[in-house]
Amino acid sequence: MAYNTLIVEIEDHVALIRLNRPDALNALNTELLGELAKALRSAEENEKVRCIILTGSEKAFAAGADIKEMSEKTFVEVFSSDLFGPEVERLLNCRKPIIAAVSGYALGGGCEIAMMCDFIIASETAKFGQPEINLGVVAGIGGTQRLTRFVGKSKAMDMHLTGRFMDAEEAERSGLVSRVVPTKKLMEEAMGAAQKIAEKSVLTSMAVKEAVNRSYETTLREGLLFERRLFHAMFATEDQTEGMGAFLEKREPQFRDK
Ligand code: CO8
Repeated sequence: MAYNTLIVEIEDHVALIRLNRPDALNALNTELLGELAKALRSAEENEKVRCIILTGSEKAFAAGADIKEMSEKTFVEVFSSDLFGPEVERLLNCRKPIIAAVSGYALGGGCEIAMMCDFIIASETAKFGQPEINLGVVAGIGGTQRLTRFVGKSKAMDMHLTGRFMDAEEAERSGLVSRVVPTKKLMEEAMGAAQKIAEKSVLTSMAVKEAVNRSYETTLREGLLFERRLFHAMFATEDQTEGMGAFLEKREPQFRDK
């Protein structure tokens, strides 16, 4: 499928989705978000794809929602169309693992989309921020909720109230990103992580996603029970027999997603 605002490649069971509006630092406009939703659906439906990488350019992952496009909108328009709601749901509902590979600016909606991915690998030049306050609005697709869970209240308040940017080193120290690598190595590192994931059973990856994400939505007791039941359920799969059998036979497992 051809896209105007994305470049999508599939290589070694990994779908690489690159945001591609270079003239606007990958600002998220309606067209890009619609195409992103389509690309995610298509990656999810493609049986060859076992992991997804979402990335931007070296200068910007995404500098936020497209301010030019948003500036003329009225309350009635954004409320009645549920602006950004359906596209965000598509990202959240994706059951295959998604890695955000972030270089340069990840601001506003860009930071929020990176946080919706399963984990973030950042280059040394990455800059995260929720500068919506400078535009007279607040974050709209999870920034106040997710950033607070990642980095705690004090830092989240600081970021949202002052609009300052957080560099990669601070982001790693604060738990926002899982790894920081030199800019030139970003895609190699993300691809390496994606290929590691692609070797596992897709069933197990999906179960891991559900269990970890559940920890944000429920009490500890309910989350632990959910995890235990999922653990039990995995014993109904051939991949559990294969994984444990391969360990005992001292060989690499061959998972078949069954
Ligand atoms: N929207 C539209 N255009 C943008 C955006 C944006 N968010 N960011 C940059 N651009 C454009 C600039 O207008 C400029 O275009 P042109 O050359 O035609 O004037 C081009 O990209 C390059 O930008 P700069 O010249 O400004 O580049 P600098 O290197 O000087 O500065 C910055 C880079 C610091 C990133 C600066 O561009 C900036 O501050 N951008 C805006 C950041 C921002 O405020 N983001 C938050 C937007 S609001 C938001 O995201 C709300 C989230 C709610 C839901 C989101 C759902 C998707």
